[in-house]
Amino acid sequence: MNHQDLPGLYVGGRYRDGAASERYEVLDPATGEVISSRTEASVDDVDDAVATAKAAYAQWSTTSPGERSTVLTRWAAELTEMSDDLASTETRQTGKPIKLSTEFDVPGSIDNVSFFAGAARNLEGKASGEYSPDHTSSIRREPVGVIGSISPWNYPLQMAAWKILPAVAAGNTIVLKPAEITPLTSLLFAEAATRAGLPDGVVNVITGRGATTGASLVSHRDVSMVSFTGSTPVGRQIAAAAAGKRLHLELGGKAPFVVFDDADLEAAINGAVAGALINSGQDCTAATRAYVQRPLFDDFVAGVASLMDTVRLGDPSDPGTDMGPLVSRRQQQHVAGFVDRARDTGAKIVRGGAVPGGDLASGFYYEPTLVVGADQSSEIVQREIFGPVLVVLPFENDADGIALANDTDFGLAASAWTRDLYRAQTASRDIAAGCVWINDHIPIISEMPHGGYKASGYGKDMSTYSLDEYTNVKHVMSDITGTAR
Ligand code: TXE
Repeated sequence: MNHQDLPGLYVGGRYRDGAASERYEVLDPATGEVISSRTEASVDDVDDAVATAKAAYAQWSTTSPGERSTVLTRWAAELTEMSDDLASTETRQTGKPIKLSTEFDVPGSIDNVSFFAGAARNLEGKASGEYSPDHTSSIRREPVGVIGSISPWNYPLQMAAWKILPAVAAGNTIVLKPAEITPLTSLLFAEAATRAGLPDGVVNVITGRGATTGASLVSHRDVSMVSFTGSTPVGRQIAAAAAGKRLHLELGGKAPFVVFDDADLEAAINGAVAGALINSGQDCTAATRAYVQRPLFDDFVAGVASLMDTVRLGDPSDPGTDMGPLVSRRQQQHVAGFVDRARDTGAKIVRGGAVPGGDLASGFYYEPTLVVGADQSSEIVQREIFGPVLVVLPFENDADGIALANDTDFGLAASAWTRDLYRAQTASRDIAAGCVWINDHIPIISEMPHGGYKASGYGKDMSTYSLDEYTNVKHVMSDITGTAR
């Protein structure tokens, strides 16, 4: 099957069309051309998908961890077989460089499946024992039920893995709604699970817009838990619509990149450019605000500017491309708006700051952009841009650097660059974020948690911590005297 023609929904182990007549289009961000026209899941389709997941839950929730592990291991093998196809489809729908899809998105997703194949067997209770005379206590870890999950467009395949795997490893079933502009690889991901022997209905993917399909899913009475990655305003709406359900929210970030005056300058410059431009900056942990201690400031800015000049912006299907377009015209305009307003209010645009013309004009491209001279309180420093824009600001002493890093509503990720152990330890303790990198920025691993502080949300993706999100903890207390009271 041509993947662009995949029917809208994958429910109960097979593809089917949505019932609604309403259609929406998926575009190739590199050209603006329509690559798929799709029907949207209606309220009835959502009902049907949730009912299918609920029926499958009765059986899947009673499988042993070992049985679940076996299927997940086969699922990873199926995905490995289709790696090239997954990478090219991911690049086509998101515009990300094929190098990134091939080296990061696809292997990262498969590694997540493999990790949870192992973690499924590790659902231990924390404590059991005799805390009360004549009684023994134990902890049961039980699945929550049907999970309704909403995922974003920046890493569609990895987000599908992050949401689906801990849920099903712990014995839940799931209905996932990927972002409407990038639905294709989530469908392929679910299809591979069926081929691996995952029972029908354990993983279901419905496609459609957020305000319609997404809103019906998160408020559905038979959905026991909602797991969401996306913007803070939509996260707040979802939290209200899903009131009373268990919630896991990952709501973006505004990662600081703090360079102390003893840092390896070259490493910091490389890290800043890579960390700011990964996935065209559409990464919730992207380096967005570099705070550089005064003695290094000018050299850092000059180094970042000349490294940005070497970035190859262009056709994402070309293996030599470093940076592709943004995901949509809307995102391109959103990013351009931030930079234009910063320029208008006195910031200096050292590099980039424009939509490229020529061959790239029909796609949703934006140049790698370096900004200095912005105010700490300005929107370009405070709000999530989600584009290839790095703002650099100076700081004087260590305490100022940390205070500036913390001066934002977000708290997802941060990095500190120093050769001094004391500074590294202090920064990792004092920066309020779910992840602090030392002398690096961006890497993630399946074994370690990802999730935010403050307005970046709560709950963890990946790692065994995410199994806590998708399980209920039950205390079972037994009278061991054998006599009725
Ligand atoms: O996200 P939305 P958008 C941030 C980033 C970006 C901004 C806007 O700053 O510029 O969000 O992106 C679904 N009920 N992030 O508008 O709308 C929607 O269909 C249920 C950060 O595209 O939050 C999609 O599947 N679902 C982020 C998902 O929510 C709803 C990644 C995300 O879309 C809904 C993406 C509703 N009422 C954007 N409304 C990150 N944390 O990494 C929308 N959706």
